Parts: sequence; C-alpha cells; structure tokens
Amino acid sequence: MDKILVTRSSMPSLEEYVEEIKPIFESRWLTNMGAKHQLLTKELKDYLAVDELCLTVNGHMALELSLQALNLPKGAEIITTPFTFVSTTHAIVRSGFQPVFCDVDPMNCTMDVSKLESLITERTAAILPVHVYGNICDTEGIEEIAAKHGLKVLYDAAHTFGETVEVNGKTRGAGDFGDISIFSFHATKVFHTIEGGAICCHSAEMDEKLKIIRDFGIVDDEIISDVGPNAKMNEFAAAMGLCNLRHVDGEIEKRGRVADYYRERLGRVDGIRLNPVQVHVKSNFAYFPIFVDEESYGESRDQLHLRLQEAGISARKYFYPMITELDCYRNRYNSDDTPVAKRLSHQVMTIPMYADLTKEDADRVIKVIRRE
Ligand code: T4K
Repeated sequence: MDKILVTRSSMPSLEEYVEEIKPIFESRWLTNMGAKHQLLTKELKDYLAVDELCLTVNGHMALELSLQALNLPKGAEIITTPFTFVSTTHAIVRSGFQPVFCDVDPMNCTMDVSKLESLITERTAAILPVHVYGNICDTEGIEEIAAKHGLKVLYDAAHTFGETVEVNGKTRGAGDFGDISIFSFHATKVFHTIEGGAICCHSAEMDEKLKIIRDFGIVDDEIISDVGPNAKMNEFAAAMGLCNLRHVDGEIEKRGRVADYYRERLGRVDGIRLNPVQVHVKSNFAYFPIFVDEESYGESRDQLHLRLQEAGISARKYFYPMITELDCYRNRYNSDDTPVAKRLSHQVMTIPMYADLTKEDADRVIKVIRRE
C-alpha cells in the first residue's frame, strides 16, 4: 500500500511551467528582480489585497528582514508564542532580540491576549504573533495593546495564504494586519514558489526599505545604505508562483472538501478534538490538526501517531516539542510558564491534508483514528 504523506506540493502541469520559464531562458535574466519577479509582486498584491508586497527567498528571511526594517532598539524584548515553527523564534534570536513567550488560547492555539499585557516591560519593543494553522489571532486585542504601549506588531502569517477576515463589516486579507505581515511560499504551503516568501506592509516607505535591505542594502551602484543579506526571490521561483496562482483557488476548494470530509467523520470521536472553525475567517485549509485527549481517547497522541505510521500514514507533530523545550532553547526558558501551549504540544498532530488527497486515502486515515 502506498504511503500517505502529511502533504504534497500542488503543481502546475509541466507544460505550463515550461511555457512560463521560456522567456527566462531566452533573456538569461535569472534573478535580481526580473520580469517574473515584478509580475508576481503585482499579481500577489492584488490577490492578497495588501498595500505593499516584497518577495523574498523564503518565509524565514521575510521575518529577519522585517525585524531589521522595524529598527527596534538593540537587544529589545519581543513578545511571541512558543507554539509555532522554530523559524519564528530563530528569526528573533538571530536578529539579536530577546523572545518573551506568551501562552496561547486553548482552542485556536494563537497568542492569548489576556496574558499579553503582563509580559510588557520597558524593554519590550514589538509583538510577534503567529496565525498558527491559519487560525487568525485576536488582531484587534493585540493591536489595541500594542497601540497603548507604543509597540510594533509583526505577524507571522506564514500559514494564511489566501485567507480573508471579516472585521467590523469589512473584508481584509490575512496579510493586511499589524505594521508588517509575512508569508511563507515553501513547497509545503497552500501556495508555493518552491521556496519563497513575502512581506506585506502599509507604507511605500517601509516597502522601499525592505526591498533595499533584501538586496544587501544596495540603493544604487555607489550607495549601500544598510547591512542587508541577499534574500531575493529568483525568476524560476517567481515563474512557479505565477503558475500556481492561476490554480490556487481551485486547490483551496479541493482542500476544503477534504476538510469537510474529515470533519464529518472525525467530528464525534471521543477524545479527538478538531481545530475550531473561525466563522469570521475564510479558511485556506492549510493544515488539519487534531488534538488527542489521552484519557477519553484511551491512547496518547504518540500512540496514535505510531499506529498511523504503522499503517503507512505520515502524520506530523506540528508543533512539538514546543519552542521552549527544544535543545537550543531549553536551558533558557521554563516551559511551565506557558502551560496551555505545553499541553497542546503534547496533544496535537496534523493529519494528511492536500488538494489531491483521495477519498480512499482520507478513509485510511479516518479508519485508523476511529479504530475501525
Ligand atoms: N513561520 C512559520 C509559522 C512556519 O510554519 C514556517 C515554515 C516559517 C515561518 C518559515 O517559512 P520558510 O522559510 O520555510 O518559507 C516544513 C517547511 O519546510 C516549513 O516551510 C514549514 N514552516 C514547516 C511547518 O514545515 P518540514 O521539515 O516539516 O517539511 P518536510 O520536508 O518534512 O515535508 C513535509 C511533507 O511535505 C513531506 O512528507 C512531503 C511534502 N513535501 C515536502 C517537500 C520538501 C512535498 O510534497 N514537496 C516538497 O518539496 O518543514
């Protein structure tokens, strides 16, 4: 029996991609903001309904560039979540800032705003929340506290491509919040450019700064204004993005059907909790996390994970261990300071989710979870 992977990259047809990259071969313009890069920037700005957009080599560098562009005081504290992919925290630490961990909401796994204000000190400069699994944070609550204390807000929106949010009767793109929001376009994401990312912001001035930093800080042939890395998206990646963008709505629709099927079959299994539906959010169905309550399910998350593995199904413990229990951070933090995140990280597992997941394969996953 074939192995079922936790996800599979969406792909355009080979012919479509070859057609898209032909002009790159003809022009020999391979990177440094070529025609494909410029076109994808424009198309994504429209699609994501954001004011400004800067393409990057990946989501991680989008975070690091954003932290550099925000111009925060050296060594400042940044309040973030321990329930995320390592990239979020690594970006803070690699940029020379101090992460401070706020516990998360037990249902949505996003930052618990009721615990945020007590973590603010005179050294706090910014908040870096994550819309984990595409669950949108309490943006109003976070931004109200940020405004009150004069803090910047940088959202890690890596998981939220194509999501929209209803706020006070207005529909906003998920990348439209905070001072800056970043996306990941990694191969495993709903929309991808093989590797890639984007930074969205509101001001043309900030966008220009980000674009300068992204390219070594080069302003022109003789002026280098900032100490920046090389974090540009190349033309082949942008071409993949242009192809995938044509199909992404259909891919999200197909993911939605898989999610509906899972919800129907797994919604009433004792001890299995599903990710809540946020009624004000149009979801992209990026991940399908389930939470295993050992006592009522009769088995731990790890035992179920093993049974799935034995059945040829690769579920993933995203995000376990949580950040403060990872080898590189363990000795600096106490994971008991964020008990909800700790509990969730021991209960959660994301099960296979991708547009082309067949009903037969979904049934294989469901049967193991339902012990049929
Ligand atoms: N912030 C957050 C909240 C994030 O989740 C991430 C990335 C970032 C920031 C940083 O963004 P990037 O710098 O990555 O753009 C994956 C991804 O590498 C990573 O992008 C993602 N989050 C993280 C949650 O997951 P792995 O190591 O678990 O992926 P891997 O290689 O085990 O692949 C998982 C499955 O995907 C495979 O079983 C099959 C499928 N797959 C994988 C690849 C590489 C494909 O179908 N095609 C492929 O090319 O990290």
